[in-house]
Amino acid sequence: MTASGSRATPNDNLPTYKLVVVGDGGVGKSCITIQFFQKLFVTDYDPTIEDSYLQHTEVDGSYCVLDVLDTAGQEEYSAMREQYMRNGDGYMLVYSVTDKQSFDNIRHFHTQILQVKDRDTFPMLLVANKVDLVHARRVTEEAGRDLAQILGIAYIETSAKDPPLNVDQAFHEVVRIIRNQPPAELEKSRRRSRRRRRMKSCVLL
Ligand SMILES: Nc1nc2c(ncn2[C@@H]2O[C@H](COP(=O)(O)OP(=O)(O)O)[C@@H](O)[C@H]2O)c(=O)[nH]1
Ligand SMILES: [Mg+2]
Repeated sequence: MTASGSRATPNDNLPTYKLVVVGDGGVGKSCITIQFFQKLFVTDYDPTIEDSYLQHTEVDGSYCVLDVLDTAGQEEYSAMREQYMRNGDGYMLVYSVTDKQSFDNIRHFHTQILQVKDRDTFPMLLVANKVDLVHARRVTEEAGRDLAQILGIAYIETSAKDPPLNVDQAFHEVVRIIRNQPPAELEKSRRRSRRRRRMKSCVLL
């Protein structure tokens, strides 16, 4: 790890939720993540850095540990990303409202996650970022909400720029979506991930 939020101690007896932040390069994945963990807006974060962050968070009166991967460079292989993609409990699908292509590519991330998870639905949140850039906006709120409805997931508009808009809310919402899925689903997907890991290590041996 090359960067960190406020670290949670490893012996915490709290539920840990693994969140994965995906989306095209430049949409603000790192800014959203760093705004949430470090409460600051960075303008020149290295686009090739992929990193994970741990933090205690209180959502609706219950504490949990959030373990978040800020993904980068979708094209080339990354062992850390592959593992997180498989083991994620919830996903943030981020696009920039100033970049229509990043919006069009959301379906690809959605499909990829369902394939990896071998599920018809999975906890995901559609995040429309950079809404502070009103004049450069190319994707309307209506288009965003329509897509979310088609995909069957929730929608939120964010700005990672100071003062941030809905950044904490976005992370909290993913936790709610994870918590609200039928308990059997969370356990099933964790069992499936463990089984896959075992099978993979067998193949490697
Ligand atoms: N105005 C504005 N700029 C943003 C916002 N989020 C990110 N940016 C800028 O967009 C660029 C890419 O952000 P970054 O987080 O590195 O994108 P990533 O490749 O998805 O991780 C940077 O110049 C950021 O400063 C936002 O909400 N509003
Ligand atoms: Mg980044």
